[in-house]
Amino acid sequence: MSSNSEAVKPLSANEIIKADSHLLRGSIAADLIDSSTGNISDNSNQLTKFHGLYMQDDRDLRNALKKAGKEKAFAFMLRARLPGGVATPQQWLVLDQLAGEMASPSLRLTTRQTFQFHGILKGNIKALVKRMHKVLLDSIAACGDVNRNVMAPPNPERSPLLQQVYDQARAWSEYALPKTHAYHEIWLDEELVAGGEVEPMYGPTYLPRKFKTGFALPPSNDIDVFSQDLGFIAIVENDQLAGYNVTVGGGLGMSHGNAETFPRLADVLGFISPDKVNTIGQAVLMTQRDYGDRTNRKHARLKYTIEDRGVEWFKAEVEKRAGITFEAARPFHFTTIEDPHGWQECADGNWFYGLHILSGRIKDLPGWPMKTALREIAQIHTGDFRLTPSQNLTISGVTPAQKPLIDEILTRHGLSGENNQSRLRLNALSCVALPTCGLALAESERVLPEMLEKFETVLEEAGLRDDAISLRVTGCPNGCARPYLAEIGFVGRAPNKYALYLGASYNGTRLNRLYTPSTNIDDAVTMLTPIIKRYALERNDGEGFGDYCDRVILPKDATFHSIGTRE
Ligand code: SRM
Ligand code: SF4
Repeated sequence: MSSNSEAVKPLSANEIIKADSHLLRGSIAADLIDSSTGNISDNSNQLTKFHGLYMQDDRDLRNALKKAGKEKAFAFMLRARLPGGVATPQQWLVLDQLAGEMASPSLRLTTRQTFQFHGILKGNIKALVKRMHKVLLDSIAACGDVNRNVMAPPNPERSPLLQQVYDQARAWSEYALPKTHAYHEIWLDEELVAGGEVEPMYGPTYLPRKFKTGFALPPSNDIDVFSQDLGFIAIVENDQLAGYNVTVGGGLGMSHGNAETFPRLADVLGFISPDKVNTIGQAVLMTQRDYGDRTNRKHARLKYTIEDRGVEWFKAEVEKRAGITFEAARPFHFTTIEDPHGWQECADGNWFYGLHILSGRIKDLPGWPMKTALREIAQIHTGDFRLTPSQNLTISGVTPAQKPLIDEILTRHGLSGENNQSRLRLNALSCVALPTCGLALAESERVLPEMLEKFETVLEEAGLRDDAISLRVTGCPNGCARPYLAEIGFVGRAPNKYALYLGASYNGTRLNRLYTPSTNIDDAVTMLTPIIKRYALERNDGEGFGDYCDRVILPKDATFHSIGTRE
């Protein structure tokens, strides 16, 4: 079903590619065996995304290769599907091995709690996917116009209810998986399906655009629930999981200079009991499938469907499809987006260790052998690993007997002080950007250390080393490190040129606002130094930096709308 206005506009090119793909097969298999190039066709490049794979090239090498008349340094990025970010030690060891053997040596933890490999040559993809499959890992629907990796709070041991929330997140992830057998045929060499295959929930052209779901358990909003297309906020009453407030229409990506694109925080539709999660999720997904804009990919996310048609219309449509009436949303209160660091005791007497990993990049450097240390931990660990939405790692389910062994490994490798850093650093996020991301306009991950050092000096002088301030940087306005929810957000425009945003709340309930459209890092530090100093002197009791900027520094006319604190 399409809206009238869409009927007159042509479908976007991706819609044709999907429709012609025979449920995500296209010519991927043929492109893979073409050894004349490291590349694949443009159409396959769109379709492999649904299988968790992106064609990229090393942008650091582009100019030199062009001058030499050579093909770009093509290689794939693979993103695993890992609901709630949970991986077993056995899975960890396989991922660790594959990074280096068949992909670039580093492993990258993402802002949606999963792993990415970079630098996989075309000829290695199948072998890598098969090795992942042996330990029950896949990359189905990790990218593409489908329900992506489902987020959930990463520290279940803190409360038995977190485990329930995680279980539901996982169940929804499975439920919303595409049903096509294409992934198994192409990458695992399983038998071809003879015909009659259908996608009951998605239909043959899947969704108009990517779709993201997250589950949150207040008071922590670690998953940034208001940035998700679909969110479930767990409501706890009398120590039981009473159900969820359902949120819809969050999304952060925008394009510089295109006012029709904007970050948007989700609306709360109402409350449902826990048994209704999949039914409501399916109704939301199918409403977006049928009403999302398939003519313009820049306007195709659920946030625009809701913005254009109104949240009341959307709610009524979801209720009709689900056969469920939402109850009034129940009260909830978020206090923080921060990960716990260091050892934390759990309700069951076990422990977990929150380990800070800057930008989620796990590698070995001289004097900083993080990859080796985590491999050694995986070799003795009997619990699991949990990837956090802030690109950190939780080593969880640690028995009291194992705790000193893990400490010993970290100490032996000189990594026991990783959490002893400024809270600015502990909370900072950056997207990947250069050299792999084809959309990067500026550096992000590679410039974050320099940014942090400069701001740490200012914070130290202002006596704010231990103040939690969120700084997030991205190489372009797509917002992969959720910069519009940062108290200090840097969004790349061009080499060493960033739009600077200030004033988001520390609990993820208010977007920041544009402070200056274009600055370089040094000028930004100069600009923010007096503001940081004033904040240290003038802030109200318990007032966060974002709240202070919102109250005192920023003009009252909001560039992005704000929704205030939800209670
Ligand atoms: Fe993202 C595209 C990396 C989370 C919004 N994102 C990309 C691509 C695949 C570039 C591309 O399309 O060619 C990046 C690959 C870079 C590389 O070399 O690895 C990329 N996004 C990432 C990751 C790895 C950032 C990170 O450093 O952790 C995150 C992977 C998440 C995951 O595991 O699934 C990542 N991306 C996000 C988020 C945050 C979130 O989901 O919580 C957002 C903002 C929320 C949202 O979706 O609104 C985000 N990525 C985008 C967009 C803009 C989408 C939009 O509709 O506005 C793009 C571009 C696009 O889709 O056209 C994009
Ligand atoms: Fe690439 Fe932009 Fe996402 Fe950064 S924000 S990873 S530069 S798409």
